Amino acid sequence: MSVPAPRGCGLRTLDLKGDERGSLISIEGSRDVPFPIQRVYYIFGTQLNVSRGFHAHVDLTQLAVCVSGSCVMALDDGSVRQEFTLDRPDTALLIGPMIWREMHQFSPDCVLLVLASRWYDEADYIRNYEDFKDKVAALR
Ligand code: T46
Repeated sequence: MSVPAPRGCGLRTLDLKGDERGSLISIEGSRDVPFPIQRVYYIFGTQLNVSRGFHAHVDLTQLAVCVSGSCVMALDDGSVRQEFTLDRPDTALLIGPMIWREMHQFSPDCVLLVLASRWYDEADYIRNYEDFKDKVAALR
């Protein structure tokens, strides 16, 4: 029996438009991504053995793609935890709201592109795991 993914999360395959010159992937807000894109950021140059994340967002949905290299993203909805290896530019990971995330095992050439449903807002972050668990329990 397969284990369910964390709530509102999962891998998506992006349409690869390749020809003899090489490859191209286009991502259109509200079409390939189930939200209007308000922000784009990318993480690169992560040092060896450094992990990032360790927080959740109250009201933010994101789509993450490793456009170069690889990393491992662990997602946790308070009940289910699953690790996703991102190592292909045509594979994107949808991350819903109220999901604890950790990123590990960045390759030296990793460029993690993230499309986000909202502007940056520090007040939207939950940076303590016990607080996150309490808030998830209060929503049930
Ligand atoms: C997430 C994971 C996947 C900004 O000023 N604007 C931004 O849009 C972002 C994302 C960050 N920042 C600042 C805040 C910090 O001073 O950049 C610095 C590094 O951010 P943070 O420590 O939050 O980075 P990560 O890699 O731990 O987490 C990031 C995102 O913040 C987060 O939303 O889901 O990537």
